[in-house]
Amino acid sequence: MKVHEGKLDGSGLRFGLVVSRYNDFIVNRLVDGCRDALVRNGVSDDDIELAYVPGSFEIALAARKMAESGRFDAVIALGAVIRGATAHFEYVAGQVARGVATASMETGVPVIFGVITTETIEQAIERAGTRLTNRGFEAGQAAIEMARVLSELDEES
Ligand code: INI
Repeated sequence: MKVHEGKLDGSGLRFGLVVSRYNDFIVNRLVDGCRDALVRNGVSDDDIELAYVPGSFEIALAARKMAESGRFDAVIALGAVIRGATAHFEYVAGQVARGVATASMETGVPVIFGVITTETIEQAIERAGTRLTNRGFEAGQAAIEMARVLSELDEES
């Protein structure tokens, strides 16, 4: 059986981060976790670009633009949508999830969903914690794995 697996080797890979400013006290921790995952796994800090957007609702458009640019092996969306803080949680959470998936499928570039959607601020804090419980860290690892497995599959075709 032939198995394709993306190794966690980020050397030479380039990543675009789209970061929502909304709930920045949480999102900044996701950015730190994500950068940590990328750099620990061999990505050069010079190969990481970051674009800020006002809120998670705006993430998808910027993620798509980054993915279309051809400059990145993967794009990572980082944001926090907290139900307790918004009456339109479903609209914002739904738009960003759908938009990120569409951007990825339509460009062929992995766009990783590092947006946390929680009921409470406490849950959001938990998911933006130290390395193992930081969803930004997880998103960084997922981005490297996806970039690598897609280039393996490309080589086959
Ligand atoms: N944006 C978020 O990223 N998280 C939220 O919890 C949130 N709340 O609570 O409303 C939020 N709203 C802003 C939204 O993403 C847009 O920036 C805004 O509606 C302008 O289009």
